[in-house]
Amino acid sequence: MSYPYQITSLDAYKAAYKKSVENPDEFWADVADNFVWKRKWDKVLEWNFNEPKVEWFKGAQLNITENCLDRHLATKANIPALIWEPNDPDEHHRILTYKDLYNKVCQFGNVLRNNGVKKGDRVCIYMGMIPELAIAVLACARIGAIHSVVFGGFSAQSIADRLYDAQAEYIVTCDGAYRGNKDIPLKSVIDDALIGNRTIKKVIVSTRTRTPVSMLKGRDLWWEEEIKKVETLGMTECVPEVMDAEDPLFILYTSGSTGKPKGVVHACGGYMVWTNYTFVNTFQYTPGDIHFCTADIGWITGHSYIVYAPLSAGGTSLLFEGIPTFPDAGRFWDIIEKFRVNILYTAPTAIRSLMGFGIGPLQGKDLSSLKILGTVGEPINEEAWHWYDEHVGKKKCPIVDTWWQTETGGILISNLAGVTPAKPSWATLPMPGVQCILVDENGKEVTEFEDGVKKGNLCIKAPWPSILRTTYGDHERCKLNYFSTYENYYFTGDGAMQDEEGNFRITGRVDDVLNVSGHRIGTAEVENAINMHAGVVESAVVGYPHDIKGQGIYAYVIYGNMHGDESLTRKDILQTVTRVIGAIAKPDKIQFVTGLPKTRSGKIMRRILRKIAEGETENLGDTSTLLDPLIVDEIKNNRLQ
Ligand code: 6R9
Repeated sequence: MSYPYQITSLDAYKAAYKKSVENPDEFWADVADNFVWKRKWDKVLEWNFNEPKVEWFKGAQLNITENCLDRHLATKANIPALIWEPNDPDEHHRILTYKDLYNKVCQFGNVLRNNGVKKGDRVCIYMGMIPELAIAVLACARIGAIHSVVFGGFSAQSIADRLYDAQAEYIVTCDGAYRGNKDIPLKSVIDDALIGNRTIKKVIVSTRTRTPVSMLKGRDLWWEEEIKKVETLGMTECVPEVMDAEDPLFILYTSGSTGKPKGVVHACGGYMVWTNYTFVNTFQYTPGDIHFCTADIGWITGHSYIVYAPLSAGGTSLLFEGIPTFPDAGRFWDIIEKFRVNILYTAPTAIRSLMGFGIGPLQGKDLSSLKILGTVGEPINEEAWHWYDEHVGKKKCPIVDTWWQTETGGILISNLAGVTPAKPSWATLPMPGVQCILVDENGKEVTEFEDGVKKGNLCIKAPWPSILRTTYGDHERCKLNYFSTYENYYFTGDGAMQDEEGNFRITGRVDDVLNVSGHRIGTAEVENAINMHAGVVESAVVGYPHDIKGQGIYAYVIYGNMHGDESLTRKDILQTVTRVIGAIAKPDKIQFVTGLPKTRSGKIMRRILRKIAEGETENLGDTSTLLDPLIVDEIKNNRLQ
């Protein structure tokens, strides 16, 4: 399989971009022609950002798994689709060829059907990074069920909220998961999430750690036994459900600036086309390349660039169960050497954390197979960029800095490896079909350059095929969050600058969303969790620059009656946050305060709190309009280092 839509020169990029804007229908029809459809579309694109309503390939029918699996069987049956490297380097790795993966997806699709799962049903998946996770995802897609993968680090309470929001009736999980030297009891977390739950019909449990788990009669089933059942029934084929291009493929929850996480909904057709197109072009994927994306499938990066895109492109995707520092900080390099990895796609936070170990762990590791490096999840600072370039890529691998979001489904801004120029810490140029615009606070387009750049809030003028379609169960919220801040634009929530050549540099979120180690966390969510702690009167959470995580979480907490040890109370609050959201949302710093800087109308002045957390206590701007200006001095004086 080659890719007729692969862009291989700067001129070809410019031509593709131009055509994608001038004639999107023809442009995307040409790309989409390279996929397997049960029925072709009546119309390529219909849209308005008012409702919003976006429909790509309307009238077309397909099943994404036929594109990810069936169509490769004729020529690639024995080629590795997934390579799985376990957490423990002494345990044997697994290789699943296209034929193996096809068989397993069909088997598990039958297990789901045999347990009553139907098209449109929501299946929550809460698993560690094992092949069964990818199999469960694809099996849902095969039978038209909507998967909602929840990252293994979220708490029982977070799962319960998501189950309720998605009205899920089925769960697929594991007994436990290995991560570094930890053993995470996933099934037991699910059990806690299900206390009092009456809507979940079945929980299917795959065996990984074989930690003792409680199995409820009539509800909980072992994956392996269910497979045997469908085998005994003689179910081998699993007829793919016929899906409309606009049918939902999955829901993925992500944090916004207000309230609880939103269920971002992606549609089958557009998501398939876009993830494949961006994969083939950004990474200049060549069949046979081993692609190693280090994300977790619980995040959008894993959905798109571990599972769907590499497979729909007939590629080989490496799935790693563990973490970069276990058993030591050379683990990524060992994996690259072991499997002769060609493309490494990771997050700046991982690079910075490995930088901290120096180049010792890299010495003696053969990284000569590497051709292309990628980063995603947060802005990459120049120091990390150069370290990646020099010590990992040995200055011969183009680095792609890919900017995108859960809501965008796939990469929107990135250089194309070796094809369009890279610029350290700049995501550079938009993909064909992506029309970016920078606007000021009032929604007016920024046109003036200052010192060679224009700065503004990043919006997008027209839909690309994998734009989110709605937020599950609440279309108004989708409209309000993304399409109402600036009329007729999709608002990304990010600030950016653009140079005179058209390159973009993403500077970070301009809303109340934090990016901690590449994980999105809403300040409001963390505040709600802290406020649930007995004794807490009020809290305010902001981000501050953190050397490794990118951003750290700084919480200012008003606590009722502090009896005894402050540090114990801090630990108790952390425990509550862990219970309500998960360990990823634990504040790095908690400062107890007697009040918060508020305006006369009662709004917390986060700008001031942010500056104090950042250590910029000198220049706090005008504080005279505050209800109680003196509180600022108290907070400043007790600031945590
Ligand atoms: C894919 C993913 C989205 C937010 C996004 C932005 C930040 C992602 C970036 C980047 C600078 C990059 N972000 N990639 N910032 N440069 N290359 O990470 O999705 O978890 O939804 O986060 O991450 O702030 O708005 P998601």
